[in-house]
Amino acid sequence: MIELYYWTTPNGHKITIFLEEARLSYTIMPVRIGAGEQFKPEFLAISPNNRIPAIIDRDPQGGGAPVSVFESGAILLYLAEKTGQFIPKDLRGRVDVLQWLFWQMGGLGPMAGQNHHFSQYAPEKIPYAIERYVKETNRLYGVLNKRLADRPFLAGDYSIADMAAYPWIVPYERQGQNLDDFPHLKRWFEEIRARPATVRAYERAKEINTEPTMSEEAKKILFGQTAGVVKS
Ligand SMILES: N[C@@H](CCC(=O)N[C@@H](CS)C(=O)NCC(=O)O)C(=O)O
Repeated sequence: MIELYYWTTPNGHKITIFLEEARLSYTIMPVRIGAGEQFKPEFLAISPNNRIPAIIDRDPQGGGAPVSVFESGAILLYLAEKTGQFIPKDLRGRVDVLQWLFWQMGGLGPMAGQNHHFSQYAPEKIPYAIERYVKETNRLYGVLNKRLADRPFLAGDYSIADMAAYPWIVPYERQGQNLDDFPHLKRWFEEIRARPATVRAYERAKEINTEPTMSEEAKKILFGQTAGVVKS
C-alpha cells in the first residue's frame, strides 16, 4: 500500500499516472498547497522541500521500516524499480529512460513552471520574463517533437520518462504553445491522453479537488517563500 501525498498539479499527476498504470493499491493524502498544508511538520518530515508529491511505501521490497520518497522523478524511479515496470532492465534502455526523465525534471518542468508564473500569476506583466519562458518552453517542445519523430515514446516503450513529461504538456495553451506546430509531440500527447490509466488519474484529480488551486490567498502562500517556511 502506497500513501501518496498529493495535490492536483502536473507534478502530482505524474505519480497518479504511474500508480494507475501499474495498478498499485494507493491512498491519496491530499496536501492543499494553496492553503499552506505543505508546511505542516508531519509533511516536512517526509518532504523537506515543502513540495508535493511525496510517498510513503508501507510495504517496501525486502520488508522493514516504511520508505518515504520526495521529488517526483525519484518517486517514479522508486516505483518503477519496485514493480519492475516502465523502465527497461538493460543498460542502454535504462540510460535512455533516465536521461529523458532527468531532462524533464531539470528542464521542461521548471521552465514551464516559470512560464505559468510569469504569464499568469505574477502581479506585474514583465514582457522580458514572459518572452524568455514562452520561448524556452517552445524550444523544449521542439526537442520533444524531434525526439518523437522516429519513435512512439521518449525512450523505447512507454516509460516513466513519458509519464513525467506528459502532465507538463497538458497546459500547452496556457504556456503559449500550439501543438499543431509539433505534429510528433501532438501524436504522442493524444496517445497518452487516451490511455485508460491517464484517464483514471485525471478523474481522481477531479474527485480530490473541485476548486481552482490558485486564488489571491493561495498566491500569498505560494509565492515569496523564504527559508522561514521550513524552520521548525
Ligand atoms: N521538483 C519537484 C517540484 C515539486 C513542486 O514544485 N510541487 C509544487 C506543486 S506542482 C508544490 O508542491 N508547491 C508548493 C509550494 O510551492 O509551496 C518535484 O518534481 O517533485
